Order: sequence, then C-alpha cells, then structure tokens
Amino acid sequence: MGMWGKRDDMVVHGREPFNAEPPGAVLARAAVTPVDAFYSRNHGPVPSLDPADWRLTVDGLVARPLLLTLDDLRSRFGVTEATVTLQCAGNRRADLTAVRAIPGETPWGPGALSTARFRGARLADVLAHARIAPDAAHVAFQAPDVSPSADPPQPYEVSVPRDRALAPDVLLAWAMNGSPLPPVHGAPLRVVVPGWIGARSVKWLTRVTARTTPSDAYFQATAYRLPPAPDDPRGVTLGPLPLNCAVLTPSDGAVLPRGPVDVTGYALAGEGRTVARVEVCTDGGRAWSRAALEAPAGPGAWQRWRTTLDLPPGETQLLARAWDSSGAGTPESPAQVWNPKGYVNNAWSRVRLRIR
Ligand code: MTE
Ligand code: MO
Repeated sequence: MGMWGKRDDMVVHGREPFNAEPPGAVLARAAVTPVDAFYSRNHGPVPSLDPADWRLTVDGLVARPLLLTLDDLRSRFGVTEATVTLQCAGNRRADLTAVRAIPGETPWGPGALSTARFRGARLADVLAHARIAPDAAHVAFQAPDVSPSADPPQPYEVSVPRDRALAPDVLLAWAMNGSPLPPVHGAPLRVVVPGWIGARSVKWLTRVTARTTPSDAYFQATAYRLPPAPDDPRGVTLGPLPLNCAVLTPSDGAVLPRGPVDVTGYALAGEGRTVARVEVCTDGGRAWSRAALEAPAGPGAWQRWRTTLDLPPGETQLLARAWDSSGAGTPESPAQVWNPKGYVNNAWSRVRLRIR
C-alpha cells in the first residue's frame, strides 16, 4: 500500500503536501471510487485530529453559537447519504500546461476527480439550529492545516454564499463509502459542496462562521480566482464547476493492437444539470459518434460513458466532447480556456493513440 492508504499505482504529484490522482483505468472501473483510489489534494500537512477531543464551533452572525462534538452532530440532526463527485479546480491542468507553461502548479491529469458515497448531517440543519442571522450573506469554513503557500501563513479557510450553504445537498460528512473519513480526506469531519470546485469542500473542519462578506483568507480571497482584468480588479472567484468531459482509457500515448478499441471516460455536469450527450471523434473534428452514457447516481455525481471504435493502423487523435441538459457544450481548445493558474479546464479531451 502507498502513502495515506492509497494504492501503489497512484500518480503521486507530491508527497508533502500529499497530492495524488488515480490512473485513468482505475478511476474508470467503478461508479463509486474506492477510498484507496480517491484523488487527494492537500495544501499543507495532513493534521491528525483526535475525534474524542475534536469540536465544531459554529459562530459569527448566529443567534445561538454552538460547540458540537461528533456525537452531537450524529445524533441531533438528520443523517443524509449522497453519491457526490469532487473535482479539483486544477483537474486536467496538464492539457493547459501543454499550451503554455503554468509554473508552480500541479500538472493534474484527468484524475483529480473522484466519487464517493458521503454520509453526514446537512449544513443547513446545523445553521438553522444556530439560528443564522438574516444578514449573514456568506458562510466560512475553517480547518487547522497551515499551507506553506498561504501568504501570510494561516489556517485553511474559504467561504460559500449563504444560498449555497443553506441548500440541502451541502453536507458535513463524517463517513465516505461506509467507513469513517480517513485522515487524508478530512477526519473527523469535512464539508461536501457538490458541483463546486473541490477547494470549497473543507477537510478537518473545526469552525463554521456566518459573515456579511466572503472570507478574506488566502484560499478564498487570493487563490482560486481567475486573475484581475482591467475592468475586474479582483478577478472572478471560482465556485460552481463548468461542464467537463474526459477520456480515461486508453491513456494518452497508448500503442494498441488492431481491432476494436474500448474507449471509456466521464462527464460531470454543472450544478443542477445532467450530462445529455457525449461524442467522440477520430478524424480531427468532422464526424462524431455518440457514446453510451450512464445515468448519474444522484445530483452532483459524474456520468461515465463508453464506446467501441475500430481504428485504422497508424497515429490517431481521439477527441471527446459533451453537452449538458441546458444545451451548453465543452469548448474545443485548451487555448480558449487557458488561464495563468490553470483552473477548470473543460476543453475537448484529446488522446493520441498508435494502432499497430
Ligand atoms: N481542506 C483543507 N482543510 N485543506 C486543504 O488543503 N484542499 C481542498 C479541499 N479541502 C484542502 C481542503 C482541495 S483544493 C480539494 S480539490 C479537496 O479538498 C480535495 O479533497 P480530497 O483530498 O478528499 O480528494
Ligand atoms: Mo482543489
């Protein structure tokens, strides 16, 4: 077994902080990703919190501040379970790096995304119990890990707008795939915000604060934004994920024998949407054929797809694109979506193959 209980064949981008994604073929195998293959993205050292001493503080603009034990959370609120896909904002950055260098950022492949069955309490129920004030427009989540990249050094903290925090799909989760959260995934408690960049799903949660403004902490105010533009001096804050679609197998650069080739991948729709159609192409974008698409295991879950292609001998470039239930499609080229930090690439997936 590899670091943090992960499979030996994980693609490890960094050991400290620990950053790893599963190989495409492993990710493609199951609709719910086994915990030992679930990607992990960390900005600092993984804290080790003893669930017996751990407490959750709920404070800020609330009429009744709370200090909750794990038992309080499990017994005083309804328990919910949902199949949710988490996706890092840096997923598929490698395809952007191929357009133009993105120094200092992890070149994630298509595996900085995984799906689990999360169990926990609804954040909305906890905030209702705390009697969140009408003027609380944002809810911040804090954890004790201090990232070496945060400037100045500070605990990990981000926020989401009130409406997102109060939606019934946002969980305070203590278990994934039927077992307590392991340390690397946020034990004893993490936030799960379906359909939003993974950065908002705070691990090792110790504090929930209702506020009038978004968090001014580094990972909210500085990181995870599209950079300032002349008419947008703060830059766009990333939150909801755009529609995304990627090939998982065969892998880029694969050399395959002649005969039918099984192609598999995933698509993940934005919040409140589903994937309507996935298409693949092997002639540079002229003729597309439809792939068979799985139904989502629930709102916020990915949809796997597959198709079989008969490819001529020689070099082939395989393309994949998707549409969602609003009719939006994925953009053609990574150059169209390139940005200096390499966030939320959702361009057509491109895989080079050689058929012998
Ligand atoms: N929470 C804390 N406290 N510290 C972190 O570094 N990383 C975030 C998020 N929550 C992070 C965190 C990012 S960027 C992502 S993509 C997800 O956790 C990754 O969750 P995972 O490691 O369980 O896959
Ligand atoms: Mo992330």
